[in-house]
Amino acid sequence: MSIAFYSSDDNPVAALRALQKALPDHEVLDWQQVTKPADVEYAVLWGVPDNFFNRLTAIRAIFSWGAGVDHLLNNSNLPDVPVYRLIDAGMADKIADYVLYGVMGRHRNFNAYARQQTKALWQPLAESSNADYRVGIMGMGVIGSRIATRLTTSGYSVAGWKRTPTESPSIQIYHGHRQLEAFLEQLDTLVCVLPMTEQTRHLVDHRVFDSLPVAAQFINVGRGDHVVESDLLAALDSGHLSHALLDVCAAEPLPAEHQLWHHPRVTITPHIAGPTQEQLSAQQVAEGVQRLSIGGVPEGLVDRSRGY
Ligand code: OXD
Repeated sequence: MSIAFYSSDDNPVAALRALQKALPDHEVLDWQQVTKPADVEYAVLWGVPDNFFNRLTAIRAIFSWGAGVDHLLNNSNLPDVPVYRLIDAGMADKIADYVLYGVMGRHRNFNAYARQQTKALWQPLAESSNADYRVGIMGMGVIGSRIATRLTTSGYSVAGWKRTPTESPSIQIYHGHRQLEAFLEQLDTLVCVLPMTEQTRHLVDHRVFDSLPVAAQFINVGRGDHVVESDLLAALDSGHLSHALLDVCAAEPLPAEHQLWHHPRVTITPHIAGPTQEQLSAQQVAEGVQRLSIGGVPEGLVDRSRGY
């Protein structure tokens, strides 16, 4: 029996090497080398084509090579076996760094200074204290909580929002649609790090943008489909939003002619906020495989009805 690896994005050589090292007693194969698909017991996957599972008749479990599982749950041929996702595996710190960078870019005027430099303009700009700068995080799972810790450590005022109620000893967490407006109306930067589910698809629309104070910033490290992009563009055009830092877009790669590329208030990065960390991710998959081999349940079991 073997373990197959497939990723539409990541470097298969580095990922395979890490998986082979972490699972020395197993045959770990790049999907291209699999000659007997009926022998594949476990698959470690990112972004597989719809017909991928057709010949995997003996598959027992699937590991997502990422924190998100929308790429698997959207596959209409996904077999009825447990799916596990990466929990942190080094991504949370990377994403927290990215968000801190985005918050500071706006709060400390670094974006504005980059524009001033194009005009050789030496002009200090006013800035508030970190404690007066308010950041809200939509999605308070492992990654959202790490972002909150990183920002509070830097002295920012942070609040969170979740669909369901949660307690947090350190920050205020709003929940549900009824508390969304109260959460949004106090923010200087809104960060989206929600899981992608049917309930969160297009949740960030004109109502969300309208509830933010004028000149707020939006950072998306969740999924492009959390956002109604036409509403985002309208909020940027009107100046209601001063800036959007987008690591994810509804269409990836973002088509060259897309308006978001060319909008003066938008910064785009190509879905790099939390790159999969090969060693840590392979270690987590290996622990999962070991637990399954003794009848245990690996970390990161996905609840398909919840969507993550
Ligand atoms: C992930 C991602 O889900 O990189 O891991 O988007």
